[in-house]
Amino acid sequence: TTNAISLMKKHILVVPGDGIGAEVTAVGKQVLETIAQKFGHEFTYDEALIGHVAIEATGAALPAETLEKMRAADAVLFGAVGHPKYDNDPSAKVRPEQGLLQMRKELGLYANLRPIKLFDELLSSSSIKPEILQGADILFFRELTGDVYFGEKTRSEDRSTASDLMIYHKYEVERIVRKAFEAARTRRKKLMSVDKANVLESSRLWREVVQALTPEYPDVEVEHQFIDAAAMLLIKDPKRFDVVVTGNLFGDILTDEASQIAGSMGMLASASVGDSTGVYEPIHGSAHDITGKGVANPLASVLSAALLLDISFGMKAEAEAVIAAVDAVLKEGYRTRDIADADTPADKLLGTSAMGEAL
Ligand code: GGG
Repeated sequence: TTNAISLMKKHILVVPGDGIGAEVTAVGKQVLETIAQKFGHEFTYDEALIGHVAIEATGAALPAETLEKMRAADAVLFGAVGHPKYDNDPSAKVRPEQGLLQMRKELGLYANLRPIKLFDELLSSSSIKPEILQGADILFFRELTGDVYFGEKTRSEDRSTASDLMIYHKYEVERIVRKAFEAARTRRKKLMSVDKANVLESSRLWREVVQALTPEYPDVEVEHQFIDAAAMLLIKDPKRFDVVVTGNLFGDILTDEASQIAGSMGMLASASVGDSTGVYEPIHGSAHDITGKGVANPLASVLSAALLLDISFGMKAEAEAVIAAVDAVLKEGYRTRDIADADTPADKLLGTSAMGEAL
């Protein structure tokens, strides 16, 4: 039968991490399993530690066992890392975020895709005017293994001076810019490269690389913007954006800003891809203020699961089914509290696992 021919066996590693990571990946996994059953696939699962929970259990933010399991998996469904106890402790030797950065470096995950998908049902709950938002559809490519995140860090002996080296190599810029050009070709054929080339040498290299590659993609219209102008345009005219490619730091900041176009950080999914197993995770962090309360929005994890199906497994119909389910629950008026408004009736206001059941 068609089902027997298309059946796929895949192994998925779930890495919940810290805070609300466990709550939201539980729903992401539930959605993956529902898809496996509906489409006749066989998914197997394992779990591993990262971040604060890993430090507590093993002393390392990314234990060797976790990395080994990641390499062996067909895809990773990731939650979040972070813990407030490190925020005001500059002397901490190991931090949860190191697990995330080390994972990206070890797996060669240099391209972070962050689609800004605005579901029509959330138009009115945004603080941006609907006429400015409607039709916005952006795909960010955030570089993930370079920049100040990985450049040398120093602190003077008397601890009064600190530096983080902003560094890019040509090959690092080239490989992500190529991915962004290829993606632009499949969309509205517009690419915006974001840098700070009026001030930063690493940005001048970035811009040179984009300019050198541009003639290879004559069908793509290229625009260069400084990060400050791009941040302003994103709110003023989000429809102007199609594919955006930028460095690690600028991409981190710009996509948090862009989450307000989608209505909430709780709606934004991401895919980290490169040389090895793809990692799929919400763009949000561990959110300890709401951890354990059962109110976190699981839709970013669910939409990350859709990206996993599409990108790592090539399951387009399955990914579309997940997005259609999200669309359907929103159309029926169901909301978690981050995307609710004054008009949301009490019986439509759902917690994390209830939203999973609704899906
Ligand atoms: N799920 C994303 C996450 O856990 N973010 C927390 C964090 O530390 N992010 C740093 C980064 O994305 O570079």
